Amino acid sequence: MGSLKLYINTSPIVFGGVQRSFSEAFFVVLGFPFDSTSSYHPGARFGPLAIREASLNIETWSWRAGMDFEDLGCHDLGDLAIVLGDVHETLRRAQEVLEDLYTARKIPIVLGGEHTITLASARTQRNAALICFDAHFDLRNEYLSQRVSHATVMRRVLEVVNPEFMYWIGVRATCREEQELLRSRKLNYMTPWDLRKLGTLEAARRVKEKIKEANKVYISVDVDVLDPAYAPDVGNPEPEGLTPSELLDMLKLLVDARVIGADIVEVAPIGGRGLSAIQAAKIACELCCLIYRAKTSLTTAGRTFMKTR
Ligand SMILES: [Mn+2]
Repeated sequence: MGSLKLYINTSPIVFGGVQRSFSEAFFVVLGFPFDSTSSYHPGARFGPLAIREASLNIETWSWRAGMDFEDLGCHDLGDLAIVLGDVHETLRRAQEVLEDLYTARKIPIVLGGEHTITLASARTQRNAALICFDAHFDLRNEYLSQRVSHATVMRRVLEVVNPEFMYWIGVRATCREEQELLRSRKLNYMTPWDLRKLGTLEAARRVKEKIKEANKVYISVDVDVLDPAYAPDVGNPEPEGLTPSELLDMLKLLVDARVIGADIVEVAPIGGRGLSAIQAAKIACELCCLIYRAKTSLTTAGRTFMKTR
């Protein structure tokens, strides 16, 4: 567990405002204040702090889970000690910390920071299915001469996980290189207009069908999956996104007892605060409540939760 001391900077604000002890917490929040590969709107390094601040100022009752995040809580570990400018060393450290969290049987909730964190998560959980909410596929082989960047992260993830267990939801911004890859590799994805045509119930059923054989599920939420009207301050905003209700409804329908962790990324607050941080805080609270409900509703109490995580 050395990496939890070595590679962590404690945060002045804890997510949700109440710090649960590490041993009693189901969920461990980890900030990823890294944005070195950003190409358009920088500032995701300030995302984790802005999301924590927003979490203190929204109501945390989850209508979808029928419980209050405040009663559940989490342990906020603080921020990963990133190395600005060095994505490889930063991801190596992230992987070490995440491995320690999984060994301790915790459910990590990573607050970004840029989307590259998902590569560290995938490297620690190679057998998990990956549900990715994003405006972008991030499937370029190289971007601005970099092989590991926010625009190529899923191409690198494809090299370590089973592509048949990957599903992109809300994707709409793409290029010819990605289109060719989607076809040749038969990758699973759903645009916002696919989702609206199907309705969330049928959309979620199709996603679940594809990943039904997986024993574990990891969820990555790039906040730019939301329309810029709801989340304007992100690294690369793209029109025609999901509404917050569509995203949260999909999470409610997709979260089950197999979920082992999640990240919420690409919040790049403007002027210290912003709408995207509020969306991200809400998404994090809802995700924790939904995961908790899914794991505890199998039979009766927390003991089941302990067994299934
Ligand atoms: Mn994106």
